[in-house]
This record gives sequence, C-alpha cells and structure tokens, in this order.
Amino acid sequence: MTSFFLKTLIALMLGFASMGVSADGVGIQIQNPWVLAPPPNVKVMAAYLEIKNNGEKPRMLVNVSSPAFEQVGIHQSVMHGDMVHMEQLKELSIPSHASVMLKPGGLHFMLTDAKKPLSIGDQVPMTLTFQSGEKIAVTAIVRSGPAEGMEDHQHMDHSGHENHKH
Ligand SMILES: [Cu+2]
Repeated sequence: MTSFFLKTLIALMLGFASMGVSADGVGIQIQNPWVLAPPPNVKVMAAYLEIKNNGEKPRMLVNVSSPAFEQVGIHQSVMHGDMVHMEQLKELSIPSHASVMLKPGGLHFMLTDAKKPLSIGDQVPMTLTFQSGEKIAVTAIVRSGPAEGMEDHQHMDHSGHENHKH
C-alpha cells in the first residue's frame, strides 16, 4: 500500500500531460482532473486535480459533488510510520496566486458508492463549490494511473484500494 502511493507520487512528479479547464471570472483554474480506475467491484475511488487560484483573494473549497457517486469528500492522506490513513477536511483553502495539487498519497476527493461501474476512459462530472457560492463544473477522466506511458507504470498495482479506510 505504501509503495503504491510512493510509486504513483514519483510518477506524478515526473510530469504528465495537462488538460486545462478554466472558469472565467472566478480566478480559479482546474487542471488535469482524473479518477484512478478501481479494481473490479470496488465502488470507492479517488479523484485528483490541480486547483489554481489566479485571483487576488484566497478561495475556500467547501463542497464537492458528483452525480455519479452518492458521496464525495475532501480527504488528506497522512503517513503514520508505515500506515496511510485519511482525514476528512471540511474545507480546502487555496491561497491567492497559488496552486493546490491533489495527488496520490496526499490530498484527494474521495468518491464513495459509485452509482454504476466506471472503467478507463469514462467521464466523471463533478461540481466544486466555493465558500463564495461560486460553482465550477469539472469533468474528470477515469485513468489507470497518473502518468500514462511512464516507465514505472507497469509496476503499479491497485492493491492499496482494498485498504482504503475512512
Ligand atoms: Cu480518501
């Protein structure tokens, strides 16, 4: 489980194709939203993306929802020795002129109880709601990993998900 997160983290740091979704007028820019494809019959998934705040004021993300899931939470994975455990966050602050990266092993949106099975290539619509009341629609793509075509990719496994606890 630990090595899974570390490998995906390293793969992510090596870079990936970015796909931008910008929301005009709010100063918030969402980049490269994706969902890690789950093993068969697993209904809990994690979504990752980058939130950029190009505005002058800090922004507070207070809610995330998706019509494809019963529940979406904002989670932070924390390492305690060899164990990874997750904390639910009530809100996520994005400082002005800064960027917050959600990535394997760190911050993620926890997608719980998929209404139907999802597979690689599927689109997952999500709505991000900020404290100001502004909403940003995002479409995440289901992928097998964060860095397609990276050298490490074939060694990646999804066993970490069986231990995905709340
Ligand atoms: Cu989680």
